[in-house]
Amino acid sequence: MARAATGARSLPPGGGLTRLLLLLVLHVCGSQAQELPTNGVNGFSLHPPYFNLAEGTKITATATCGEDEDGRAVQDLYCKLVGGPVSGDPSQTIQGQYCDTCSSADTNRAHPITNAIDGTERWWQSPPLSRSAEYNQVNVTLDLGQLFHVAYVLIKFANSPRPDLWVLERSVDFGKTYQPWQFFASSKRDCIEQFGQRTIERIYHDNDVICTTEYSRIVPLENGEIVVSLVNGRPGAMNFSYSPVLREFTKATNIRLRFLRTNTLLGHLMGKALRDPTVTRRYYYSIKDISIGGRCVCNGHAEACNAKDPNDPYKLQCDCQHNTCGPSCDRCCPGFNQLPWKPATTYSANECEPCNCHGHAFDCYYDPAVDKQRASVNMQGEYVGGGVCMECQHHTTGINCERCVPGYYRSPDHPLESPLACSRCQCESEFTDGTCEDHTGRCYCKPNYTGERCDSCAEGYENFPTCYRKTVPTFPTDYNGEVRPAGEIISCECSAAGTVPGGCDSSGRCVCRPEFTGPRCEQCRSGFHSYPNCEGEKTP
Ligand SMILES: [Ca+2]
Repeated sequence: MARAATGARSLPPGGGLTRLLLLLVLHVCGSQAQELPTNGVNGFSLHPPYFNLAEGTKITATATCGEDEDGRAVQDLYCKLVGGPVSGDPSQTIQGQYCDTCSSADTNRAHPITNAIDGTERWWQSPPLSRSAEYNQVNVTLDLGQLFHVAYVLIKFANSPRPDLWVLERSVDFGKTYQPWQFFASSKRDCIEQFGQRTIERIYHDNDVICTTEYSRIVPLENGEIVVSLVNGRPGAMNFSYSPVLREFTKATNIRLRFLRTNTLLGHLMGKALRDPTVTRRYYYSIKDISIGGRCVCNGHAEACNAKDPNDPYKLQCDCQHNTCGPSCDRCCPGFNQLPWKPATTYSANECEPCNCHGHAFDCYYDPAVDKQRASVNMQGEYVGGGVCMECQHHTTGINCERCVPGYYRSPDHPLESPLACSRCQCESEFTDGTCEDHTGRCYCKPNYTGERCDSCAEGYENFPTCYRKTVPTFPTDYNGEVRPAGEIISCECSAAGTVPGGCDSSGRCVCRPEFTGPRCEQCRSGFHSYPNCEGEKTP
């Protein structure tokens, strides 16, 4: 319903109303220089502008003058609590008091709660206690629709004094639970009795909930105001963006005014008076306007907040910077997880850093274990951060997509960043294992083959192309007839010149080249001469 007023949310930063409110808050809340409320940049921390969150919000009241419990129109006679003699229309004067009726059926006498955020002089009014004493307790709730930081709440009352006793409450779970934000009572004694000793003590912590007495005075009898600043006067106010506790303390999705007792011009001291309708018809609450100074929760990563979701034009989303994403800039954007996400502070933007995937992946995740092992390289080529690339493309793999998958090798012709960085191994032979060497593409042989093209048997294998493992005799003997343990390597005493590579066979016999002979291949064979060259006979 009142959501139609949301257009005001698109006001430029520091729009007239907002600026007026800010000035007012600063004026009311003391003259010390304090950070809030400020818009825009604060050190490295960015903030969207403040605006009036109450405009365009959903507001409800548990009871309204001129309506019964089921929302049907009733006539409620009420009178104004006035100090001096009454002037005006004598027909509306009862025993010297100005009186009138509420009725939701009569536009001029209706006082619905939407009047509290309509920007006009019309007001909301609760049923007078003459209808029932239970109307001392009335709740007014604003549903902000999403999480905001609230800096202040400004309430303008109408034709009744400000409440005597009440609690400003907030919810961060969309109205499931509420917690007190500030207490209001007319005396310190009331604060202690109603809300506890601690509520009147000095503010030590950013989230201390205090009880205020200055706003429960009975004067003015009409058009009083209450300004609640949730930031000023707190230790973290000087540096809002650096106090996580204060940032949490100012968050709200819903705001509730829980009124507990009307102001009665000492009428409550007269026991009988509370049952006297001519007195109690003067006791009720009335609100002309509620303004809530707040801004989007953007974690210091946005200077603006706008409606972006076409399905929900009332939902505001931060225009995130610093490589952050999400409606509240509450995570790093895809591909920017080299460092863990953090809110910005005055001293550091805490920007999300891109992962170095060498152009082969769009996304990555932060892994603290990888960070600890210093196993991830950042864009500067330093081992800082824990980004792990996801779904490396172009046949790459590894934390930084810096290697080729098995069956591919680093091409010497393309840089690592090229989609052609990895070329397919040309290793289809039955003697290769399918992988190949980076930069050269030379195939790696299966264990029992060797050579440039894997076309010979590896050490310890024989009989290419089968290349089965050489058999070792079970009980080989040496010259002294001693039994050798199986597998012991036999030292060959063979001529290096006359023996084939590898020397002797498994039983220790020297295997001679064709031109040589002898037990150690130390002679030229018949038809060859000049050991150790053993040249063939030449017919002169
Ligand atoms: Ca109004």
